Amino acid sequence: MSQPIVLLLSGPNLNLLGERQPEVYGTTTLEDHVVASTTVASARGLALEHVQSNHEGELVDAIHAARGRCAAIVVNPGAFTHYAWAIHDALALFDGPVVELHLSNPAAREPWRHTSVVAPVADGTVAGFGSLGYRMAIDAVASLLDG
Ligand code: CA2
Repeated sequence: MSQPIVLLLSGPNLNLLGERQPEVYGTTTLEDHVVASTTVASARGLALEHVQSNHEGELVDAIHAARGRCAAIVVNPGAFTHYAWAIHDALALFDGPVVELHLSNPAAREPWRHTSVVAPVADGTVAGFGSLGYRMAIDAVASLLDG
C-alpha cells in the first residue's frame, strides 16, 4: 500500500538558503532541509513531496493539487506569511493537518513580521528552531495523522 504524502511547501527566496544571512537562517541549504524532512517522514511511514516557488499563484496551485491527494501540508510561506491571503484561502480549503514553519522566530523580529495570515488556518506553528524546525514540523504532522 502506498504511503500517505506530506507536502512540504517553501515560499519565496528560500531557494537561496545557505547563501546569505546565516546568522538569521543558518547555513543549511533548502535541499538539505528537504533531505532531513524526507528522512523523518520516512521513519514515520510517510512520503514527502517538496514544492518551492517564488510565485504566490504557484503555491496556491500546489495546495489545490494536494487536495484529496496529500495527507498533510508543512508550509514555510516565506514573506508571503505576512500578507498572502490567497495562500490563507487555499489552505483553508485543504482537508488535512497544516503546520506553519519558520526557521527564524518572526515574533521576535520586525513588527511587520508579527502578523501571520497563515496561522489562523494552521493547526500549529513551529518557529525559531532553525533546521531542527523541519524535523519538528514533520514529526508534528505525523503525530496529528496518527491521531
Ligand atoms: O524564518 C522564516 O523561515 C521566514 O519564513 C523566512 C522569510 C521571512 O520573510 C519570514 O518573515 C520568516 C524570508 C526568507 C528569506 O530567505 C533567504 C534566503 C537566503 C538568504 C537570506 C534569506
